[in-house]
Amino acid sequence: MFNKILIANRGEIALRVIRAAHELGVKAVAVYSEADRLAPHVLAADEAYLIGPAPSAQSYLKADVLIDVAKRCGAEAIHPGYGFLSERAHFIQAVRDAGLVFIGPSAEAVTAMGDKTAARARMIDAGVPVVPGTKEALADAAEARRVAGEIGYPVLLKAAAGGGGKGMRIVRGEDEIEKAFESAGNEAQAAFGDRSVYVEKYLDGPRHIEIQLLADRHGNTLHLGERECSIQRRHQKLIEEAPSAVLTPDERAAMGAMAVAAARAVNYEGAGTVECLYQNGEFYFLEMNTRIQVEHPVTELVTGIDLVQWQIRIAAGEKLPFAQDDITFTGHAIECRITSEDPANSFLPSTGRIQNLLIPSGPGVRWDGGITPGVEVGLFYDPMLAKLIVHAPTRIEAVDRMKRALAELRVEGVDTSVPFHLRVMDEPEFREGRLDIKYLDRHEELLSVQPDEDTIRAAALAAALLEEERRTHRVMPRATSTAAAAPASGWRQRGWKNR
Ligand code: MV4
Repeated sequence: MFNKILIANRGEIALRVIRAAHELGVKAVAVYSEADRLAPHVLAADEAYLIGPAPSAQSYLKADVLIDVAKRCGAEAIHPGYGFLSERAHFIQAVRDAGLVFIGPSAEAVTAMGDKTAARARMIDAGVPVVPGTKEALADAAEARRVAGEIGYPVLLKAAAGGGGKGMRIVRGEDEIEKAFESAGNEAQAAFGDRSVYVEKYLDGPRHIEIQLLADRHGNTLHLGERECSIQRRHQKLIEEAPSAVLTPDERAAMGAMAVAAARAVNYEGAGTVECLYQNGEFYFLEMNTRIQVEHPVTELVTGIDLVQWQIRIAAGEKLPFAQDDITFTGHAIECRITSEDPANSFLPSTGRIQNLLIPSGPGVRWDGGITPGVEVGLFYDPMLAKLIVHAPTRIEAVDRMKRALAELRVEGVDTSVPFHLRVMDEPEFREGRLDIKYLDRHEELLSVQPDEDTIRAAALAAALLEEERRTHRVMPRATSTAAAAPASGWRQRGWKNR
Protein backbone atom coordinates (compact mmCIF):
# COMPACT_ATOMS: atom_id res chain seq x y z
CA MET A 1 0.00 0.00 0.00
CA PHE A 2 1.07 3.59 -0.56
CA ASN A 3 2.48 5.66 2.27
CA LYS A 4 1.15 8.97 0.90
CA ILE A 5 -1.13 10.09 -1.94
CA LEU A 6 -1.98 13.50 -3.37
CA ILE A 7 -5.58 14.42 -4.16
CA ALA A 8 -5.76 16.65 -7.24
CA ASN A 9 -9.23 17.98 -6.49
CA ARG A 10 -11.35 20.02 -4.06
CA GLY A 11 -14.77 20.00 -2.40
CA GLU A 12 -16.68 16.94 -1.32
CA ILE A 13 -14.78 14.47 -3.51
CA ALA A 14 -11.39 15.55 -2.16
CA LEU A 15 -12.72 15.00 1.36
CA ARG A 16 -14.20 11.64 0.32
CA VAL A 17 -10.81 10.46 -0.99
CA ILE A 18 -8.99 11.74 2.13
CA ARG A 19 -11.37 9.69 4.28
CA ALA A 20 -10.72 6.54 2.23
CA ALA A 21 -6.95 7.11 2.43
CA HIS A 22 -7.05 7.58 6.18
CA GLU A 23 -9.03 4.37 6.68
CA LEU A 24 -6.29 2.57 4.73
CA GLY A 25 -3.55 4.16 6.86
CA VAL A 26 -2.42 6.28 3.91
CA LYS A 27 -1.37 9.93 4.35
CA ALA A 28 -3.38 12.40 2.28
CA VAL A 29 -1.98 15.53 0.67
CA ALA A 30 -4.39 18.29 -0.36
CA VAL A 31 -3.83 21.03 -2.91
CA TYR A 32 -5.81 24.24 -2.89
CA SER A 33 -6.36 27.48 -4.74
CA GLU A 34 -6.36 30.93 -3.17
CA ALA A 35 -10.16 30.69 -2.93
CA ASP A 36 -9.93 27.44 -0.93
CA ARG A 37 -7.50 28.37 1.87
CA LEU A 38 -10.04 27.46 4.57
CA ALA A 39 -11.82 24.68 2.69
CA PRO A 40 -12.64 21.47 4.59
CA HIS A 41 -10.45 19.30 2.34
CA VAL A 42 -7.45 21.44 3.29
CA LEU A 43 -8.16 21.08 7.01
CA ALA A 44 -8.76 17.31 6.78
CA ALA A 45 -5.53 16.52 4.91
CA ASP A 46 -2.18 15.69 6.52
CA GLU A 47 -0.42 18.29 4.37
CA ALA A 48 -1.74 20.95 2.01
CA TYR A 49 -0.11 23.05 -0.70
CA LEU A 50 -1.25 26.25 -2.38
CA ILE A 51 -1.17 25.75 -6.14
CA GLY A 52 -2.43 29.04 -7.57
CA PRO A 53 -5.23 31.59 -7.96
CA ALA A 54 -8.93 30.74 -7.81
CA PRO A 55 -9.61 30.06 -11.53
CA SER A 56 -9.24 26.30 -12.17
CA ALA A 57 -7.10 26.94 -15.24
CA GLN A 58 -4.51 28.51 -12.92
CA SER A 59 -4.80 25.94 -10.10
CA TYR A 60 -6.67 22.60 -10.19
CA LEU A 61 -5.98 22.16 -13.92
CA LYS A 62 -2.23 22.84 -13.69
CA ALA A 63 -0.95 19.34 -14.50
CA ASP A 64 2.75 20.21 -14.19
CA VAL A 65 2.31 22.01 -10.85
CA LEU A 66 0.33 19.10 -9.38
CA ILE A 67 2.93 16.55 -10.46
CA ASP A 68 5.72 18.76 -9.11
CA VAL A 69 3.99 19.08 -5.71
CA ALA A 70 3.44 15.31 -5.57
CA LYS A 71 7.13 14.60 -6.26
CA ARG A 72 8.41 17.18 -3.81
CA CYS A 73 6.19 16.09 -0.92
CA GLY A 74 6.97 12.43 -1.46
CA ALA A 75 3.51 11.27 -2.57
CA GLU A 76 3.63 8.03 -4.56
CA ALA A 77 0.26 8.36 -6.29
CA ILE A 78 -2.29 10.95 -7.45
CA HIS A 79 -6.06 10.57 -7.11
CA PRO A 80 -7.83 12.87 -9.60
CA GLY A 81 -11.39 12.73 -8.18
CA TYR A 82 -13.96 13.59 -10.87
CA GLY A 83 -13.96 16.52 -13.30
CA PHE A 84 -10.77 18.61 -13.57
CA LEU A 85 -7.95 16.33 -14.84
CA SER A 86 -9.63 12.99 -14.14
CA GLU A 87 -10.21 12.05 -17.78
CA ARG A 88 -7.31 13.85 -19.48
CA ALA A 89 -5.13 11.20 -21.08
CA HIS A 90 -2.14 13.59 -21.35
CA PHE A 91 -2.25 14.15 -17.57
CA ILE A 92 -2.40 10.41 -16.86
CA GLN A 93 0.60 9.88 -19.12
CA ALA A 94 2.53 12.76 -17.50
CA VAL A 95 1.85 11.30 -14.03
CA ARG A 96 3.21 7.94 -15.14
CA ASP A 97 6.20 9.54 -16.92
CA ALA A 98 7.05 11.27 -13.62
CA GLY A 99 7.29 7.85 -11.94
CA LEU A 100 4.05 8.31 -10.01
CA VAL A 101 0.95 6.10 -9.93
CA PHE A 102 -2.29 7.49 -11.38
CA ILE A 103 -5.20 6.15 -9.32
CA GLY A 104 -7.41 5.25 -12.25
CA PRO A 105 -7.36 3.67 -15.69
CA SER A 106 -4.61 3.85 -18.32
CA ALA A 107 -4.29 6.79 -20.71
CA GLU A 108 -5.09 4.32 -23.52
CA ALA A 109 -8.41 3.24 -21.96
CA VAL A 110 -9.43 6.88 -21.36
CA THR A 111 -8.57 7.80 -24.95
CA ALA A 112 -10.43 4.79 -26.35
CA MET A 113 -13.62 5.72 -24.47
CA GLY A 114 -13.26 9.50 -24.96
CA ASP A 115 -13.77 9.36 -28.71
CA LYS A 116 -17.45 8.40 -28.95
CA THR A 117 -17.38 6.95 -32.49
CA ALA A 118 -14.18 4.99 -31.82
CA ALA A 119 -15.73 3.70 -28.58
CA ARG A 120 -18.92 2.67 -30.42
CA ALA A 121 -16.89 0.83 -33.05
CA ARG A 122 -14.93 -1.00 -30.37
CA MET A 123 -18.10 -1.91 -28.51
CA ILE A 124 -19.72 -3.25 -31.68
CA ASP A 125 -16.62 -5.42 -32.25
CA ALA A 126 -16.83 -6.62 -28.62
CA GLY A 127 -20.47 -7.67 -29.09
CA VAL A 128 -21.80 -4.90 -26.82
CA PRO A 129 -25.25 -3.62 -27.87
CA VAL A 130 -25.19 0.02 -29.04
CA VAL A 131 -28.07 2.14 -30.38
CA PRO A 132 -28.44 1.47 -34.13
CA GLY A 133 -26.42 4.03 -36.08
CA THR A 134 -23.12 4.76 -37.79
CA LYS A 135 -19.79 3.32 -36.70
CA GLU A 136 -17.91 6.37 -37.96
CA ALA A 137 -18.29 10.14 -38.29
CA LEU A 138 -20.38 11.33 -41.25
CA ALA A 139 -18.45 12.71 -44.24
CA ASP A 140 -21.07 15.30 -45.26
CA ALA A 141 -24.75 16.27 -45.17
CA ALA A 142 -25.49 13.95 -48.12
CA GLU A 143 -24.20 10.96 -46.16
CA ALA A 144 -26.20 12.11 -43.14
CA ARG A 145 -29.35 12.16 -45.29
CA ARG A 146 -28.67 8.72 -46.78
CA VAL A 147 -27.86 7.01 -43.44
CA ALA A 148 -30.73 8.71 -41.56
CA GLY A 149 -33.08 7.43 -44.29
CA GLU A 150 -31.81 3.89 -43.74
CA ILE A 151 -32.11 4.05 -39.94
CA GLY A 152 -35.50 5.74 -40.09
CA TYR A 153 -36.58 9.00 -38.44
CA PRO A 154 -36.40 10.30 -35.76
CA VAL A 155 -32.60 10.20 -35.56
CA LEU A 156 -30.10 11.92 -33.28
CA LEU A 157 -26.95 13.64 -34.51
CA LYS A 158 -24.15 13.50 -31.94
CA ALA A 159 -20.65 14.98 -31.69
CA ALA A 160 -17.93 12.33 -32.10
CA ALA A 161 -15.70 14.14 -29.60
CA GLY A 162 -18.69 14.85 -27.40
CA GLY A 163 -20.59 13.60 -24.44
CA GLY A 164 -22.81 15.56 -22.10
CA GLY A 165 -25.30 16.52 -24.80
CA LYS A 166 -23.23 19.20 -26.61
CA GLY A 167 -23.54 19.12 -30.38
CA MET A 168 -26.64 16.91 -30.19
CA ARG A 169 -29.64 17.43 -32.53
CA ILE A 170 -32.88 15.49 -32.79
CA VAL A 171 -33.95 15.24 -36.43
CA ARG A 172 -37.60 14.30 -36.97
CA GLY A 173 -37.69 14.25 -40.76
CA GLU A 174 -35.63 14.41 -43.97
CA ASP A 175 -36.37 18.12 -44.47
CA GLU A 176 -34.47 19.01 -41.27
CA ILE A 177 -31.35 16.87 -41.74
CA GLU A 178 -29.10 19.30 -43.62
CA LYS A 179 -29.64 22.24 -41.25
CA ALA A 180 -29.20 19.96 -38.22
CA PHE A 181 -25.97 18.50 -39.63
CA GLU A 182 -24.61 22.06 -40.03
CA SER A 183 -25.61 23.32 -36.58
CA ALA A 184 -24.53 20.15 -34.74
CA GLY A 185 -21.15 20.38 -36.48
CA ASN A 186 -20.78 24.05 -35.56
CA GLU A 187 -21.63 23.40 -31.92
CA ALA A 188 -19.22 20.45 -31.80
CA GLN A 189 -16.49 22.61 -33.33
CA ALA A 190 -17.05 25.34 -30.74
CA ALA A 191 -17.21 22.91 -27.80
CA PHE A 192 -14.56 20.33 -28.72
CA GLY A 193 -12.57 21.80 -31.59
CA ASP A 194 -13.79 18.94 -33.76
CA ARG A 195 -16.85 19.19 -36.01
CA SER A 196 -17.31 15.45 -36.64
CA VAL A 197 -20.81 14.15 -35.96
CA TYR A 198 -22.40 10.72 -36.28
CA VAL A 199 -25.97 9.52 -36.31
CA GLU A 200 -28.05 7.19 -34.11
CA LYS A 201 -31.67 6.13 -33.97
CA TYR A 202 -33.38 8.51 -31.51
CA LEU A 203 -34.95 6.82 -28.49
CA ASP A 204 -37.86 8.81 -27.07
CA GLY A 205 -37.89 8.97 -23.27
CA PRO A 206 -35.70 6.03 -22.21
CA ARG A 207 -34.28 5.62 -18.72
CA HIS A 208 -30.67 6.49 -18.00
CA ILE A 209 -29.29 3.50 -16.15
CA GLU A 210 -25.58 3.01 -15.53
CA ILE A 211 -23.50 0.07 -14.33
CA GLN A 212 -20.69 0.43 -11.79
CA LEU A 213 -17.52 -1.57 -12.43
CA LEU A 214 -14.37 -2.47 -10.55
CA ALA A 215 -11.42 -4.00 -12.38
CA ASP A 216 -8.07 -5.01 -10.89
CA ARG A 217 -4.85 -5.59 -12.85
CA HIS A 218 -5.03 -9.34 -12.26
CA GLY A 219 -7.82 -9.96 -14.76
CA ASN A 220 -10.82 -9.54 -12.44
CA THR A 221 -13.58 -7.26 -13.76
CA LEU A 222 -16.79 -7.17 -11.72
CA HIS A 223 -19.99 -5.17 -11.86
CA LEU A 224 -21.67 -3.74 -8.77
CA GLY A 225 -25.15 -3.37 -10.18
CA GLU A 226 -26.89 -0.33 -11.57
CA ARG A 227 -27.79 3.23 -10.67
CA GLU A 228 -30.94 4.91 -11.98
CA CYS A 229 -29.95 8.45 -13.03
CA SER A 230 -32.89 9.62 -15.13
CA ILE A 231 -33.67 12.73 -13.05
CA GLN A 232 -31.46 15.31 -14.66
CA ARG A 233 -31.77 18.89 -15.86
CA ARG A 234 -29.77 20.04 -18.88
CA HIS A 235 -27.54 16.94 -18.60
CA GLN A 236 -26.81 17.60 -14.92
CA LYS A 237 -27.98 14.75 -12.74
CA LEU A 238 -29.93 15.86 -9.67
CA ILE A 239 -31.13 12.63 -8.03
CA GLU A 240 -29.74 9.09 -8.35
CA GLU A 241 -30.72 5.81 -6.80
CA ALA A 242 -29.81 2.14 -6.55
CA PRO A 243 -31.18 -0.27 -7.47
CA SER A 244 -33.40 0.81 -10.39
CA ALA A 245 -37.09 0.34 -9.67
CA VAL A 246 -37.55 -1.63 -12.92
CA LEU A 247 -34.64 -4.04 -13.54
CA THR A 248 -35.24 -7.74 -12.98
CA PRO A 249 -32.36 -9.86 -11.63
CA ASP A 250 -31.90 -11.31 -15.13
CA GLU A 251 -31.76 -7.85 -16.73
CA ARG A 252 -29.27 -6.74 -14.07
CA ALA A 253 -27.07 -9.75 -14.83
CA ALA A 254 -27.29 -9.13 -18.60
CA MET A 255 -26.49 -5.41 -18.31
CA GLY A 256 -23.69 -6.21 -15.86
CA ALA A 257 -22.17 -8.77 -18.24
CA MET A 258 -22.41 -6.24 -21.08
CA ALA A 259 -20.62 -3.58 -18.99
CA VAL A 260 -17.90 -6.07 -18.00
CA ALA A 261 -17.38 -6.89 -21.70
CA ALA A 262 -17.13 -3.16 -22.50
CA ALA A 263 -14.47 -2.63 -19.81
CA ARG A 264 -12.49 -5.72 -20.85
CA ALA A 265 -12.42 -4.47 -24.46
CA VAL A 266 -10.24 -1.52 -23.36
CA ASN A 267 -8.26 -3.37 -20.62
CA TYR A 268 -9.95 -1.20 -18.04
CA GLU A 269 -8.46 -0.87 -14.55
CA GLY A 270 -9.97 0.76 -11.46
CA ALA A 271 -13.51 2.04 -10.91
CA GLY A 272 -15.54 2.93 -14.00
CA THR A 273 -19.12 3.30 -15.15
CA VAL A 274 -20.94 2.22 -18.29
CA GLU A 275 -23.85 4.53 -19.10
CA CYS A 276 -26.81 2.95 -20.86
CA LEU A 277 -30.17 3.86 -22.26
CA TYR A 278 -32.91 1.46 -21.20
CA GLN A 279 -36.37 1.21 -22.75
CA ASN A 280 -38.94 -1.61 -22.76
CA GLY A 281 -36.50 -4.23 -21.54
CA GLU A 282 -33.85 -3.29 -24.13
CA PHE A 283 -30.59 -1.60 -23.18
CA TYR A 284 -27.82 0.03 -25.17
CA PHE A 285 -24.27 1.13 -24.38
CA LEU A 286 -24.07 4.94 -24.48
CA GLU A 287 -20.61 5.80 -23.16
CA MET A 288 -18.15 4.83 -20.47
CA ASN A 289 -17.09 7.24 -17.73
CA THR A 290 -13.49 6.47 -16.87
CA ARG A 291 -13.52 7.98 -13.37
CA ILE A 292 -15.21 7.73 -9.97
CA GLN A 293 -18.62 9.33 -10.33
CA VAL A 294 -20.46 11.82 -8.14
CA GLU A 295 -23.22 9.28 -7.47
CA HIS A 296 -20.96 6.39 -6.39
CA PRO A 297 -22.27 6.44 -2.77
CA VAL A 298 -25.64 4.86 -3.63
CA THR A 299 -23.77 1.81 -4.94
CA GLU A 300 -21.57 1.76 -1.83
CA LEU A 301 -24.65 1.73 0.41
CA VAL A 302 -26.43 -1.14 -1.35
CA THR A 303 -23.32 -3.30 -1.87
CA GLY A 304 -21.34 -2.43 1.28
CA ILE A 305 -18.23 -2.03 -0.90
CA ASP A 306 -16.09 1.10 -0.52
CA LEU A 307 -15.40 2.10 -4.13
CA VAL A 308 -12.85 4.79 -3.32
CA GLN A 309 -10.86 2.50 -1.04
CA TRP A 310 -10.86 -0.06 -3.85
CA GLN A 311 -9.63 2.52 -6.36
CA ILE A 312 -6.61 3.08 -4.12
CA ARG A 313 -6.07 -0.63 -3.37
CA ILE A 314 -6.30 -1.55 -7.06
CA ALA A 315 -3.79 1.19 -7.98
CA ALA A 316 -1.47 -0.23 -5.30
CA GLY A 317 -1.65 -3.59 -7.11
CA GLU A 318 -4.08 -5.43 -4.84
CA LYS A 319 -6.35 -8.16 -6.10
CA LEU A 320 -10.14 -7.99 -5.66
CA PRO A 321 -10.89 -10.58 -2.94
CA PHE A 322 -14.50 -11.13 -4.01
CA ALA A 323 -16.04 -12.68 -7.12
CA GLN A 324 -19.16 -11.60 -9.01
CA ASP A 325 -21.36 -14.02 -7.02
CA ASP A 326 -20.13 -12.54 -3.73
CA ILE A 327 -21.62 -9.15 -4.57
CA THR A 328 -25.08 -8.84 -3.05
CA PHE A 329 -27.52 -5.94 -2.90
CA THR A 330 -29.28 -4.83 0.26
CA GLY A 331 -32.07 -2.28 0.46
CA HIS A 332 -32.43 0.94 -1.49
CA ALA A 333 -30.29 4.09 -1.60
CA ILE A 334 -31.11 7.58 -2.92
CA GLU A 335 -28.82 10.56 -3.41
CA CYS A 336 -29.81 14.23 -3.73
CA ARG A 337 -27.22 16.66 -5.03
CA ILE A 338 -27.27 19.77 -2.87
CA THR A 339 -26.21 22.61 -5.14
CA SER A 340 -25.93 26.37 -4.64
CA GLU A 341 -28.62 26.94 -7.26
CA ASP A 342 -31.94 28.61 -6.67
CA PRO A 343 -34.89 26.45 -7.75
CA ALA A 344 -37.22 29.45 -7.28
CA ASN A 345 -35.16 31.28 -9.90
CA SER A 346 -34.55 28.78 -12.78
CA PHE A 347 -31.61 27.20 -10.93
CA LEU A 348 -29.57 30.40 -11.10
CA PRO A 349 -26.24 29.99 -9.30
CA SER A 350 -26.35 31.54 -5.82
CA THR A 351 -23.28 32.90 -4.04
CA GLY A 352 -22.47 33.94 -0.50
CA ARG A 353 -20.84 32.86 2.73
CA ILE A 354 -22.17 29.75 4.50
CA GLN A 355 -23.51 31.30 7.70
CA ASN A 356 -24.93 28.24 9.35
CA LEU A 357 -25.06 24.57 8.51
CA LEU A 358 -27.08 21.84 10.21
CA ILE A 359 -26.22 18.44 8.77
CA PRO A 360 -28.87 15.70 8.91
CA SER A 361 -28.03 12.48 10.70
CA GLY A 362 -29.84 9.55 12.29
CA PRO A 363 -30.62 6.10 10.88
CA GLY A 364 -29.52 5.47 7.29
CA VAL A 365 -28.29 8.99 6.52
CA ARG A 366 -24.94 9.86 4.91
CA TRP A 367 -23.59 13.34 4.15
CA ASP A 368 -20.74 13.72 1.65
CA GLY A 369 -20.09 17.43 1.85
CA GLY A 370 -17.43 19.98 1.05
CA ILE A 371 -18.67 22.99 3.01
CA THR A 372 -18.47 24.35 6.57
CA PRO A 373 -19.79 27.56 8.08
CA GLY A 374 -17.56 30.46 7.04
CA VAL A 375 -16.81 29.03 3.60
CA GLU A 376 -17.43 31.43 0.73
CA VAL A 377 -19.40 29.94 -2.17
CA GLY A 378 -18.39 31.75 -5.35
CA LEU A 379 -18.66 31.16 -9.05
CA PHE A 380 -15.23 29.68 -9.69
CA TYR A 381 -16.21 26.04 -9.22
CA ASP A 382 -19.06 23.59 -9.66
CA PRO A 383 -22.15 24.58 -7.64
CA MET A 384 -22.45 21.17 -5.98
CA LEU A 385 -21.92 21.77 -2.25
CA ALA A 386 -22.69 18.31 -0.92
CA LYS A 387 -24.59 15.09 -1.46
CA LEU A 388 -27.25 13.83 0.89
CA ILE A 389 -27.59 10.06 0.65
CA VAL A 390 -30.01 7.75 2.44
CA HIS A 391 -30.31 3.96 2.74
CA ALA A 392 -33.44 2.07 3.81
CA PRO A 393 -34.89 -1.44 3.39
CA THR A 394 -37.28 -0.48 0.53
CA ARG A 395 -37.51 2.26 -2.06
CA ILE A 396 -40.52 4.01 -0.51
CA GLU A 397 -38.87 3.96 2.91
CA ALA A 398 -35.78 5.50 1.35
CA VAL A 399 -37.94 8.25 -0.22
CA ASP A 400 -39.54 9.03 3.16
CA ARG A 401 -36.16 8.88 4.89
CA MET A 402 -34.83 11.39 2.34
CA LYS A 403 -37.78 13.69 3.08
CA ARG A 404 -36.96 13.50 6.78
CA ALA A 405 -33.25 14.15 6.18
CA LEU A 406 -33.93 17.07 3.82
CA ALA A 407 -36.23 18.58 6.46
CA GLU A 408 -33.42 18.37 9.04
CA LEU A 409 -30.95 20.08 6.72
CA ARG A 410 -30.30 23.82 7.11
CA VAL A 411 -27.95 25.65 4.80
CA GLU A 412 -27.96 29.38 5.54
CA GLY A 413 -26.08 31.95 3.49
CA VAL A 414 -26.77 30.68 -0.03
CA ASP A 415 -29.87 29.44 -1.82
CA THR A 416 -29.82 25.71 -2.47
CA SER A 417 -31.59 23.01 -4.45
CA VAL A 418 -33.18 21.62 -1.25
CA PRO A 419 -36.73 22.94 -1.91
CA PHE A 420 -36.64 21.19 -5.31
CA HIS A 421 -35.65 17.88 -3.73
CA LEU A 422 -38.40 18.17 -1.10
CA ARG A 423 -40.95 18.64 -3.87
CA VAL A 424 -39.72 15.62 -5.82
CA MET A 425 -39.97 13.37 -2.74
CA ASP A 426 -43.71 14.20 -2.61
CA GLU A 427 -44.39 13.90 -6.33
CA PRO A 428 -46.57 10.82 -7.10
CA GLU A 429 -44.76 9.62 -10.27
CA PHE A 430 -41.41 9.77 -8.48
CA ARG A 431 -42.83 7.94 -5.48
CA GLU A 432 -44.04 5.20 -7.85
CA GLY A 433 -40.61 4.99 -9.53
CA ARG A 434 -41.97 6.05 -12.93
CA LEU A 435 -38.82 7.77 -14.13
CA ASP A 436 -37.24 8.48 -17.50
CA ILE A 437 -35.00 11.17 -18.94
CA LYS A 438 -38.05 13.34 -19.75
CA TYR A 439 -39.29 13.27 -16.13
CA LEU A 440 -38.47 16.95 -15.46
CA ASP A 441 -39.94 18.01 -18.82
CA ARG A 442 -43.23 16.57 -17.57
CA HIS A 443 -42.84 18.21 -14.15
CA GLU A 444 -41.87 21.81 -14.72
CA GLU A 445 -43.78 22.71 -11.56
CA LEU A 446 -40.91 21.12 -9.59
CA LEU A 447 -38.40 23.49 -11.18
CA SER A 448 -40.03 26.72 -9.98
CA VAL A 449 -40.74 26.29 -6.31
CA GLN A 450 -43.56 28.48 -5.08
CA PRO A 451 -44.24 28.86 -1.35
CA ASP A 452 -46.86 26.40 -0.14
CA GLU A 453 -49.53 27.13 2.47
CA ASP A 454 -47.35 25.80 5.32
CA THR A 455 -44.44 28.00 4.35
CA ILE A 456 -46.60 31.10 4.11
CA ARG A 457 -48.18 30.29 7.50
CA ALA A 458 -44.76 29.66 9.08
CA ALA A 459 -43.46 32.95 7.70
CA ALA A 460 -46.52 34.81 9.06
CA LEU A 461 -46.08 33.20 12.49
CA ALA A 462 -42.37 34.10 12.57
CA ALA A 463 -43.21 37.66 11.64
CA ALA A 464 -45.84 37.88 14.38
CA LEU A 465 -43.39 36.48 16.97
CA LEU A 466 -40.75 38.96 15.90
CA GLU A 467 -43.29 41.78 16.19
CA GLU A 468 -44.14 40.58 19.72
CA GLU A 469 -40.41 40.49 20.62
CA ARG A 470 -40.01 44.04 19.42
CA ARG A 471 -43.02 45.23 21.39
CA THR A 472 -42.06 43.56 24.68
CA HIS A 473 -38.24 43.66 24.56
CA ARG A 474 -37.71 46.69 22.35
CA VAL A 475 -35.73 44.74 19.77
CA MET A 476 -34.64 47.16 17.07
CA PRO A 477 -36.26 46.44 13.72
CA ARG A 478 -33.79 45.06 11.19
CA ALA A 479 -33.03 47.26 8.25
CA THR A 480 -33.24 44.49 5.67
CA SER A 481 -36.67 42.99 6.26
CA THR A 482 -39.76 44.31 7.94
CA ALA A 483 -42.25 42.21 9.83
CA ALA A 484 -45.10 43.49 7.69
CA ALA A 485 -43.42 42.19 4.54
CA ALA A 486 -42.78 38.73 5.93
CA PRO A 487 -46.02 36.91 5.05
CA ALA A 488 -45.72 37.94 1.42
CA SER A 489 -41.98 37.74 0.92
CA GLY A 490 -40.57 36.13 4.06
CA TRP A 491 -40.27 32.82 2.23
CA ARG A 492 -37.82 34.48 -0.12
CA GLN A 493 -35.44 35.29 2.72
CA ARG A 494 -32.38 33.17 3.12
CA GLY A 495 -32.98 30.50 5.68
CA TRP A 496 -36.67 30.30 4.92
CA LYS A 497 -36.03 28.93 1.51
CA ASN A 498 -34.85 25.68 2.94
CA ARG A 499 -38.06 24.79 4.60
C1 MV4 B 1 -29.46 9.54 -26.74
C2 MV4 B 1 -30.81 9.81 -26.41
C3 MV4 B 1 -31.79 9.22 -27.16
N1 MV4 B 1 -31.46 8.41 -28.20
N2 MV4 B 1 -29.19 8.72 -27.76
C4 MV4 B 1 -27.52 12.77 -23.79
C5 MV4 B 1 -26.12 12.95 -23.35
C6 MV4 B 1 -25.33 12.00 -24.16
N3 MV4 B 1 -24.28 11.43 -23.39
C7 MV4 B 1 -26.31 11.00 -24.65
N4 MV4 B 1 -27.60 11.54 -24.49
C8 MV4 B 1 -28.69 10.97 -25.07
N5 MV4 B 1 -28.46 10.10 -26.07
C9 MV4 B 1 -30.16 8.18 -28.47
N6 MV4 B 1 -29.87 7.42 -29.50
C10 MV4 B 1 -31.07 10.67 -25.35
C11 MV4 B 1 -30.01 11.26 -24.67
C12 MV4 B 1 -30.37 12.12 -23.58
C13 MV4 B 1 -30.05 11.79 -22.27
C14 MV4 B 1 -29.33 10.65 -21.93
C15 MV4 B 1 -29.02 10.36 -20.63
C16 MV4 B 1 -29.44 11.21 -19.61
C17 MV4 B 1 -30.14 12.33 -19.90
C18 MV4 B 1 -30.46 12.65 -21.22
C19 MV4 B 1 -31.20 13.79 -21.51
C20 MV4 B 1 -31.50 14.10 -22.80
C21 MV4 B 1 -31.08 13.27 -23.84
